Amino acid sequence: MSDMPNKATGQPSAHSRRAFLRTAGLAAGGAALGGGVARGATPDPLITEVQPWAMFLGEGVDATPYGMPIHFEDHVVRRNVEWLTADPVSSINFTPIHALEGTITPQGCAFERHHSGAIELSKEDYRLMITGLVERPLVFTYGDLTRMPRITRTAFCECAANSGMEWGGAQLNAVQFTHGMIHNMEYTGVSLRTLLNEAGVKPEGTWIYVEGADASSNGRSIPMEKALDDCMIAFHANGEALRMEHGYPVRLVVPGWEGNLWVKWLRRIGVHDGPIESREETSKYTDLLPEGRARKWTWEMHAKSVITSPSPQMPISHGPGPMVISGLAWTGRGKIDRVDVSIDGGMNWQTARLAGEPGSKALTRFYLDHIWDGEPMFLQSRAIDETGYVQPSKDQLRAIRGVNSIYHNNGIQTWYVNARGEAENVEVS
Ligand SMILES: Nc1nc2c(c(=O)[nH]1)N[C@H]1C(S)=C(S)[C@@H](COP(=O)(O)O)O[C@H]1N2
Ligand SMILES: [Mo]
Repeated sequence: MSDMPNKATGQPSAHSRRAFLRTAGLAAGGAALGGGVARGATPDPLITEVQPWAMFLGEGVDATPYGMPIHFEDHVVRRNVEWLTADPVSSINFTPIHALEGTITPQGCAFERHHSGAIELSKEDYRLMITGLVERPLVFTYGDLTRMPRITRTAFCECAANSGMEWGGAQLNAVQFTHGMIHNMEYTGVSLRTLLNEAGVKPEGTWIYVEGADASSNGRSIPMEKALDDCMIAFHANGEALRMEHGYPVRLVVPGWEGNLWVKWLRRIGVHDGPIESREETSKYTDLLPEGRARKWTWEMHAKSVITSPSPQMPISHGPGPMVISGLAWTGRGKIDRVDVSIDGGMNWQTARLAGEPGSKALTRFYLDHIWDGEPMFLQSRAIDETGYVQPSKDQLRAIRGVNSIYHNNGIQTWYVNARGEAENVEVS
């Protein structure tokens, strides 16, 4: 074998690659891992003795026609905070973001928010109306929608109330509860623009009003520019049909904007010459300011990030040495440009590594490969998006917004990690 690059692939030969890895390992790898994470060669019965799983046959292929996670992962589930709401039919639960990795949220553990419960609506019974200021009022069946030009994109859906319990100070001791009103899925469906063009929006039609088929209807007004920009009528998520709780058979996707606009079991799109000012956009989903006035039409979700591990549900289970600090960042304004991580409560910042190319209005995973010295840490992350917007501290937010707000809390989160590796929700000013 020679050390010349392979002519066919342009890559160095296997031999030279091995030689390189050996040298690099001596020069950098060994030092970077600070002693290494792997164990030595002590005899280990898990390796040296035949284990039950190798003595018997496993399950046959049809044991589970539609698989669930292995029971060892039973704790990775949605959870709710019972005292938050009076009844589970008008309530919310939280994505176990502490235990997930990468960026895609499996539907089975993606948070749910219902105003009047999740309804069972079949494809056969499904109808979508376009009414109001259009040339041709239309009714689509589910089958009609599947015949129209199809698109696929990934987007995060964040409830405007995510982190809403943290306005007054650190409250819920779990990232699942402080930041888990979010999910990120790959949606397949039809562009809303395609449907509106089919109906022919009249010039006076400057807003749409979208309603669901559930008892609450969750009606919201959306300006026509957004409706014609990147909204989507979705019928698949992460490759499969939407789950009932996420709007089966059809939901609206409104990339970058607050979850309340993402109407599930979408039933009607009315075209209007102004906003409707429904319950969901007046008494709810507006932001009460200190002097008693409220901001409205705060649709966009601003840049935000959080460290998912370590966090209160994910303590450091090993001693000092190499560890991975892992987290999520997102912005409703487009792409994440950079994420900084601090281990000392925001005095010093290091640039985190982004896992893959950030998607627009989608979750971005970040990592900081860290050698923990075993000292307590005040862990924080700070997202910067492609518009240059920097995620604010909670004090910066409160200086403008006060503490009357529920919605749109994108302040920097702090986890205090003690010398035992346990993490706690705290605030540093
Ligand atoms: N029809 C209908 N659509 C709805 C709601 C609802 O109660 N009914 N809740 C809204 C709210 S407040 C949010 S945050 C998102 C949550 O979507 P998910 O349940 O798929 O997580 O759906 C929105 N769409
Ligand atoms: Mo929401």
